[in-house]
Amino acid sequence: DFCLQEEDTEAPGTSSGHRLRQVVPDRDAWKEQCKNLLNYIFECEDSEPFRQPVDPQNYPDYHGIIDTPMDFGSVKKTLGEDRYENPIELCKDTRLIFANAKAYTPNKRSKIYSMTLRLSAFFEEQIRTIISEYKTAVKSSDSHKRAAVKTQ
Ligand code: OVM
Repeated sequence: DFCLQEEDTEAPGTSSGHRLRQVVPDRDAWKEQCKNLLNYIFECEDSEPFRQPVDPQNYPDYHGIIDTPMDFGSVKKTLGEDRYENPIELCKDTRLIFANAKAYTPNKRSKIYSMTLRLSAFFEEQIRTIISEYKTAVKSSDSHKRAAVKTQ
């Protein structure tokens, strides 16, 4: 999750022309991390009902109750097409899958709803680190950009 940065800095205390390369966090690491997370979720049996949009043939009242359907297949596709700008957007869509299941479930002990609770706990645990590293990387790369402007 770290990369060598292109812009080098003079070694401190020297004017020898020796340059140090800085190790900085990778701003784009979240994409691969989210791809891996989604692939893992797809492997989980718990994700089966939400790998594709809910079929209104099976749930005729679904669209009367749920305004914005969402599923893991759509999230995966959006990510694969580079249409998320950051992991916060992906997290928002994924939470919508869980919120829809909570809104639609006939009761909190339903099999399908309980599957989403386990998935949600796992997802939140994983996405927390991804978003936190992403925020660190954005701050770091912004500060390196400011440093580069000062040398102009
Ligand atoms: C269910 C159920 C529960 C939550 C979501 C859902 C299709 C179905 O118990 O059938 O979405």
